[in-house]
Amino acid sequence: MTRTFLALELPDAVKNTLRRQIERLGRAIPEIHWVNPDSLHLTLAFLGEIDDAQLMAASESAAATVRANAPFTLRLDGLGTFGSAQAPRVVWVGLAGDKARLMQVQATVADELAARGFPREQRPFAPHLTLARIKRPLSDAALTTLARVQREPLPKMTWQADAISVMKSELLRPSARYTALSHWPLCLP
Ligand code: 2AM
Repeated sequence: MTRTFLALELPDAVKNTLRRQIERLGRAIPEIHWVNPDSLHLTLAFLGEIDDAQLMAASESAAATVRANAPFTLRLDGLGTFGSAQAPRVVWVGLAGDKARLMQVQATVADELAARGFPREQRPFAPHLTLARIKRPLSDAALTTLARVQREPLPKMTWQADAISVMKSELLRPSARYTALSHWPLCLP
């Protein structure tokens, strides 16, 4: 069985920009455990533990999606959180740019997976790059700093999303390891 998800991987320039932000955020709020910048990615669909036949079907879903979708532009947007202001669960960076194309690619992925028997995600797609997962309540000082840094703009960074990756997730300590099993380049129009 393989813990699997489909994602858009990020160019090194984007990871390096976010690495500097994570270093800055880590100095500002050390009690949060920030992710390893090398593992940053944009998840399109999370499949959980699947067998080899399902892994093949997941790859076919990626292949069918890229045949119907061209590369598109993404930009970093601001910082945000999931959860309440008092109890944030995730700190993320939002995406801007060709958002409609991103939503279309994710919708195609979802349809292709459903056509191959994968259950549909019930929650609406909220595209984000996870910078931190917060497991324990934060101090008031950390909450105040988090609210402040969320209002600060991130450096401008634009890139071309040009492939879907089938990703393996291994739940290791201290953090999960993500490995691309296959890449599916989005088709040029
Ligand atoms: P997250 O970044 O918001 O945690 C690998 O775990 C990727 O799949 C992560 O990007 C994670 O999103 C995403 N994902 C979506 N649903 C998930 C779930 N139920 N369990 C674990 N990861 C999930």
